[in-house]
Amino acid sequence: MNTEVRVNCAPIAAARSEQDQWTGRYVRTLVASDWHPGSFSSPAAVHLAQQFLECARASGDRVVLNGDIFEGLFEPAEQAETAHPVVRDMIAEMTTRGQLFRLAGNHDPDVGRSVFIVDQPKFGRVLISHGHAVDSLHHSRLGQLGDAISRRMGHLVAIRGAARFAERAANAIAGVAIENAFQTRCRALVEQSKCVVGIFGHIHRRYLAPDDAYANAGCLSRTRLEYLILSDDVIQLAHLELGERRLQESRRHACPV
Ligand SMILES: [Mn+2]
Repeated sequence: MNTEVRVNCAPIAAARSEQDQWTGRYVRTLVASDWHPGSFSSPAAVHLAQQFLECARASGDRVVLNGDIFEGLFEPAEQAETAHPVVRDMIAEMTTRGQLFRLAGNHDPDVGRSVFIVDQPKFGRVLISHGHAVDSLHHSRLGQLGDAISRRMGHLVAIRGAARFAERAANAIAGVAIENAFQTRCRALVEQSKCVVGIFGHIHRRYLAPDDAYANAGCLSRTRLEYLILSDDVIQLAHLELGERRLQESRRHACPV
């Protein structure tokens, strides 16, 4: 059953500037984040990323890659991108054609801006941001120390393993409390930006709920690529799984305006 629900829309303010908007002929925008492929990644997961881009290119949807697309924290970003030339080149080609926009995450901070606003004609202003800027753990001394160690020594396999373990452990210990704090700060950012809803990444947990200004597109695992579809009047969670040849739209959690 299609349990479509309504988003409680905040008033839509006029856009602040042309620069942070992206309008155009595209009907749908696909938002994906947290792919994290490095030279050590599962080929199957990287193949899913390639398949996702191929589907988007064929369907003519525009794509926002919302941070942590290549692993630039546990190894040099260039090394991660060089390990996956097909995905790297597709991103470059779609960017050049104006079909794809890539935002920075905490694992790939040098790729560009960190906040983007899409103006959907019937839906209103939608904020897209990886969200690490509002993550209290990311800004904590522990988080910054971890990032610094990873950046300096993440290319060493032993350090990389330890750093990844530490990141997972910190998230697991912080758990629900951190996630709730993250969501609350994200909602505040959406309100400040005078947007209807915000699509975030970073915590690797997809989320879309009625009457909630916070949404999360999810992440890429070994068997599944999660993303979010923003169309003229609806937001939907969606995913692509290994073995599937087409992008699958989830039937739940759609939020028409
Ligand atoms: Mn992140």
